Amino acid sequence: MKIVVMQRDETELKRAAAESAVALVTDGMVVGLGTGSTSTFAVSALGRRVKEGLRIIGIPTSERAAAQARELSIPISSLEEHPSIDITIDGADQVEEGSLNLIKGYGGALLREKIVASASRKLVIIVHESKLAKLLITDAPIPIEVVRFGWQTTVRHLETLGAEPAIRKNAGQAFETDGGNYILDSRFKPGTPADELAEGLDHIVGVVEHGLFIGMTSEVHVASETGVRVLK
Ligand code: A5P
Repeated sequence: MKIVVMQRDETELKRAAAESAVALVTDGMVVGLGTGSTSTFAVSALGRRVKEGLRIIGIPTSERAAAQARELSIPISSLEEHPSIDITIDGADQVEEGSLNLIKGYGGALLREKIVASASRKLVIIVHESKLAKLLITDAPIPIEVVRFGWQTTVRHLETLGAEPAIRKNAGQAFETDGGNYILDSRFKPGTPADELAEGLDHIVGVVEHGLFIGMTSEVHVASETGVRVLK
């Protein structure tokens, strides 16, 4: 019973963070639509505002986000049509206090999320306070998206960087991303400098993208029992 009450509270806090970020969206903006349980609240809030007359164009970061936008009649488009995004609102799995560097990808959408973030003038992250961490690289895994061809070889290359990679599974099968790739959830030595690690991962053959978002965040809306605070 106690657990049910806590879950409802956390849900409400995610909604509060989402509402706070959606207040930044104004008429005529191109808006990146994030993926995950917190971003779902942002897309819902945008849907409500679109119904009230707000004119925006959404650029989804996943098939899930696109489906939700369509259900809510939020007009969606592509980066081909709209290469420059005014604001993207997305969740995160971990936020390093101070640098605002992120770990993303526990929901499997990290590649499109990073492409959309890189096309955005402003990346606004929405999280429950439990996602804040003093250091980015702890014992939590970093999702690494890899091409399926020769992924076992990519595992060996990652091991030379000190990784302990585990292929992500879903119902016993290797999980496939929207792009048809695999994800290796990889643990590294806690305290490893995140920027150096990101650079190392960028150079590994077979790695499509990784869940370290370095220097991309504009602001983070953090929801806690005491309200939503904005980290910049
Ligand atoms: C999706 O791939 C992720 O990057 C999500 O944005 C992240 O996992 C946050 O999800 P929640 O809001 O569900 O915690």
